[in-house]
Amino acid sequence: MSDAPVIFEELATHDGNLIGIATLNAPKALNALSLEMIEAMYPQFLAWQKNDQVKAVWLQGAGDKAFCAGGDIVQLYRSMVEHPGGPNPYAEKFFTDEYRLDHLIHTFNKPFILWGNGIVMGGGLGLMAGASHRVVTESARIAMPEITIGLYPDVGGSYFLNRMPGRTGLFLGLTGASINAADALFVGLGDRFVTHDRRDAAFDALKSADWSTDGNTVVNQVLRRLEAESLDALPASPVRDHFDAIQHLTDADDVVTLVQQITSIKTEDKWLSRAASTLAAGSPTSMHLIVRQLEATAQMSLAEVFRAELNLSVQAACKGEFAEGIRALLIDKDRTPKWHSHAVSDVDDAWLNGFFAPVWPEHEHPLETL
Ligand code: QUE
Repeated sequence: MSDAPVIFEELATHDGNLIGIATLNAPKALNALSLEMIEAMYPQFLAWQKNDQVKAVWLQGAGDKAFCAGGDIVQLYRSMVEHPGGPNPYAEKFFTDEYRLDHLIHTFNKPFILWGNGIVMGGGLGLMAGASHRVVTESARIAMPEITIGLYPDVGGSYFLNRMPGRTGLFLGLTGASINAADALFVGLGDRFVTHDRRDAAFDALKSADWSTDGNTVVNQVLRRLEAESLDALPASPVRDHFDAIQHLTDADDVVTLVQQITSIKTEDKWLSRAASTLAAGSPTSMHLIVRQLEATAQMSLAEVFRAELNLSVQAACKGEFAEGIRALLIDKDRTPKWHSHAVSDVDDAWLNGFFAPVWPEHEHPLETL
């Protein structure tokens, strides 16, 4: 196999058309999204978007463990150590190019199929969220776990978390809880459940399809049939089962009460108790950033959301909390981050306001023209 960061192939269909296939190719790193991958995909997706012979695009990860476990945050960590306090040109480039790619997938002009197998977290979910046909398999483990690293759910999280049923998006963003395929269908992050062993059957069906009609309908028909064959393997949905509890736990007027309610759950349920302990160990600054960012972006368009996220992520790359979170988890691996504030009630407004201060003058935002 090639050692390119992303492998691109064009699958010929029986009627003389093409399906573009992109495979994230860093299986040992669980296909964590690197700047090189982003730089490879963006121009290729634009070219496939323009090429009328290409009827659909398919994005997947190499190996069976993960579609994409997140961003290449070790590289981001190095840039933050090099530019303490900022400005950080690498972080600006990484997030700008990543969000531009995510936005392209959201607005793609033909069917975009995403094979959501195994781990789909952080930057991986950013690639998945905007795809027109999001397939989730029996091993899908989907999450926005940034609270653990002193960040907040970016890559469009401010958009898709705000569009989930009730306050499930707020709960998932705050607790970093993993959801499965059935949950993904429930919260609107997945469109079809298909078992991973049916991937080749999906390719075969797309190859032999009649692409002279509407492409979205063609893909829907293929995936609908494979989903029907797969349904016996669909797991239960913890998010659906705990929906009322989630609504109750997240019913609060301020961040301190909200975090207090979730972290003091008394339950035997493993999924809920794990969610509570991830939140309890997370960055108190992140707790505030998450609530404030979801509130600030609730009425924004998709493009406005990506611009707001870019501002917040670039600020976060200058302030130390994000670097400390990565250090504790992936660099020193002591899993004991020294957070800026000790508790959610200790986070002061001036510190938080700095994260939301504009990085660029009006009309000079790098995503101005999305
Ligand atoms: C929280 C996170 C991330 C994480 C773990 C968390 C994250 C991320 C990675 C990750 C995974 C695999 C890799 C890699 C990074 O882990 O955002 O380089 O190979 O990217 O608990 O937010």
